[in-house]
Amino acid sequence: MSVQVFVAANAREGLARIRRVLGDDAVVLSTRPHPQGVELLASAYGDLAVQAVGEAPDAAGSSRILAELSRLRGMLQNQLAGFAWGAARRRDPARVAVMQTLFAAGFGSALARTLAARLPRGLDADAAQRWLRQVLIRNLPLQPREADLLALGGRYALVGSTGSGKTTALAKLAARAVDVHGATQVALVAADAYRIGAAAQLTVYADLLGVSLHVAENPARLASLLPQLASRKLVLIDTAGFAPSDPRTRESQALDGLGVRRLAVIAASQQGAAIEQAMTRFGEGAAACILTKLDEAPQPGAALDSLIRHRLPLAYLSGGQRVPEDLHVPNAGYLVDRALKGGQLATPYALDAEDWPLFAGVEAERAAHRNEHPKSTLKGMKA
Ligand SMILES: Nc1nc2c(ncn2[C@@H]2O[C@H](COP(=O)(O)OP(=O)(O)OP(=O)(O)O)[C@@H](O)[C@H]2O)c(=O)[nH]1
Ligand SMILES: [Mg+2]
Repeated sequence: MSVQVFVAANAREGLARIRRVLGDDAVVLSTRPHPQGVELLASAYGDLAVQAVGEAPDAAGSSRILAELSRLRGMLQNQLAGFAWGAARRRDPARVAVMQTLFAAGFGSALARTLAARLPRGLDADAAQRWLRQVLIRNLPLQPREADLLALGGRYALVGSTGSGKTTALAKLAARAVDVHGATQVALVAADAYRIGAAAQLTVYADLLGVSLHVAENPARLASLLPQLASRKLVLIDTAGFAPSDPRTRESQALDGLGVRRLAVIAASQQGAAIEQAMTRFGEGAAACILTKLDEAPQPGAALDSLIRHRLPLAYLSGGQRVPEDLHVPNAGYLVDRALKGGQLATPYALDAEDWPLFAGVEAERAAHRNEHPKSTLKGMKA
């Protein structure tokens, strides 16, 4: 039997590739999580048939038989999941449609399964979709307007991955703050000691806005600078961007000890796994999130999924490069509609009707793995 290994960022991409390489009737033999997403073993259907009538296991060893058994187990599991998918669709079409809507829009399976399980019984398809929209809106954590960060003032550091839009968002926030408090009440701090030109980029904005700019090339300098800025209503600190896996990201936690609150700046235009990594690394312990590059995110579902699961309040949205125009206070209804509409886009990554049983098999395998290694909980979801 010729078995091929496919590694993809997610099950959807993997399945699309398998169909391209092995044909529409390819059989997924097994799946398992992989550092780059998911690993799928698949075979062309014809190859499986040859094996069934062909050679018997040789004496070369029990390990080969075990490997074969494990493949058969995967195959059976996927077939059963396929049947279960068909049965579920007949029995509870609204629930299945809710999951399809969420998957198509880029939401992940943990959230999709949790929500589908809470769908009230007896709703028709339209009512189920309305319920889904409302439940997403209710669960999207937004920074309360009465706790508006700019109005309250304080010391905030913008942290996030390289190029996520920290400096641009900081300039937009500073411009708003100048309108609210006046230029003398706002100070900017350039604490990005890694990127050449980082302070110069901020100087341009500081000059345009008429606010003071200070440079703190290390935490010790920042610690001695902050008391000098104690009278300012708002201090915005620009930090260096790092990949979430970079150990230097821990440096930003030193900010907490200085009484600085962190704002996680996360680009909605990244793939789901990158958003999740950024949310985990920069969002933990942060005061709020600023979601950027919404204009470059055709399917922002993954970003909303991550916000909902991490319960990180969304304070601002950035939908473009213009300073200060492209900064907005988030509206849950708009964001959810935008995400659900993204699921209707015709892209090469969208699943066809005949892909769903295969997809269900992959998801069933992942769910089994999650049950063996539980890590994310969705306690406290509002249904
Ligand atoms: N389309 C779009 N571009 C954006 C947005 N926000 C920032 N950018 C652009 O993204 C690029 C990087 O923005 P920066 O603000 O320099 O990002 P950064 O996080 O400070 O980058 P580093 O300091 O290098 O980590 C610039 O070209 C910005 O104009 C946005 O919401 N939409
Ligand atoms: Mg920057």
